[in-house]
Amino acid sequence: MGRSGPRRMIAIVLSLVITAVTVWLMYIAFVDSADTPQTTYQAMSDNAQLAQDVYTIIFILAGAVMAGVIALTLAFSFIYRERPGQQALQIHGNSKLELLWTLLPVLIVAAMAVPTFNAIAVITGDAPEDSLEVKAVGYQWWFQFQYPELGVVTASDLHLPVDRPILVKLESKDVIHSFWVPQLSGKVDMVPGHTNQLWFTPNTVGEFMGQCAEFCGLSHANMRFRVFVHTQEDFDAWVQSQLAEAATPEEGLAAAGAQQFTMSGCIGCHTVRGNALAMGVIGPELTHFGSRTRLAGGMVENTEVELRRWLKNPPAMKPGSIMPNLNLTDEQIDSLVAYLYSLQ
Ligand code: HEC
Ligand SMILES: [Cu+2]
Repeated sequence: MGRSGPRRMIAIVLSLVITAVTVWLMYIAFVDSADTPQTTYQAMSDNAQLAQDVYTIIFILAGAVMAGVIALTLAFSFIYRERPGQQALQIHGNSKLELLWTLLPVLIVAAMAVPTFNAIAVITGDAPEDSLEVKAVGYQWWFQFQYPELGVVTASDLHLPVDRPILVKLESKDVIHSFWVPQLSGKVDMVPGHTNQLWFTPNTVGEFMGQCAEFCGLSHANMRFRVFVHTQEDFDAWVQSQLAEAATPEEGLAAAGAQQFTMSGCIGCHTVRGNALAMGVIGPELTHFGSRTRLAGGMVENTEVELRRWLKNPPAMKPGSIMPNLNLTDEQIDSLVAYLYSLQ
């Protein structure tokens, strides 16, 4: 059997030190990743915090199991290893021990399941009465956001008031997508022909990153969105600006662009409220395109340079883009850019 005295003490201390260093390294990784924009560690809503609390419980339980396994494995292999005059210790067919290390993990996993299922039930369950409803619709490869009570439709930028529960109804127009804002919400699938939902109450004004979290085709990685959480005042002002019909430029380059918008067939895929011809529903609504911060499913900043690049050849910028290359000339693009940015 094993050594006794100081050598056994050294083995135990060494095992504990190695275990402590491993756990410490994991903790450092944990803390470091808390500082990234898609972190879940800094929850900015009630239900994101609920999910984070479940994660913390699991992290601590799993950490304790890991530390125990490492420490025991090290200590046993130091103390009971084979050396001259001593056989390595091996245990076969001990039913009590085997029962113990089968039941223990089952119990631990069962204990983790309780807060997990509870959090899922809360997050995807009934939202508070005074919630603001937003319908998020997944398209290959962008998110549409509708506010049924307010009559507003937008894409890629989701604007919300702070401290009010938000009920997000999740739908899809084509394949399965998934709605995920790490700092605000859980991750719930958007399934064609079936409405899912989740709710959360943002508690901090700011800008948060969201993305599709279910592989949905070629440009899945380019299917992103931003959430802007505003004070109630700022949110109301934003709603007012979105309710207005689109500008209709009378003269100049923008007016030429409005004509081009019809001639190039853009109207078949895009809606511009106030332009009676533009009623397409294949691409994002463009009524207030100029007020959006990003374009092409949140892929790039909404700047003139990127918009030109987009209009020149959408699939070259975004692989698989449903908007085709329309072979526009530079003059046509000039006028379209002027028109699109008149749509504030
Ligand atoms: C066959 C349908 C179709 C036609 C025709 C079409 N588009 Fe699009 N458009 C789309 C789709 C789909 C998207 C979204 C692509 C994505 O992000 O993956 C899009 C995106 C855009 C965007 C970015 C909007 C945003 O919020 O990200 C602009 C701007 C745009 N189109 C302008 C035009 C203009 C101008 C024309 C005419 C020259 C045009 N489109 C013709 C389908 C079309
Ligand atoms: Cu997707």
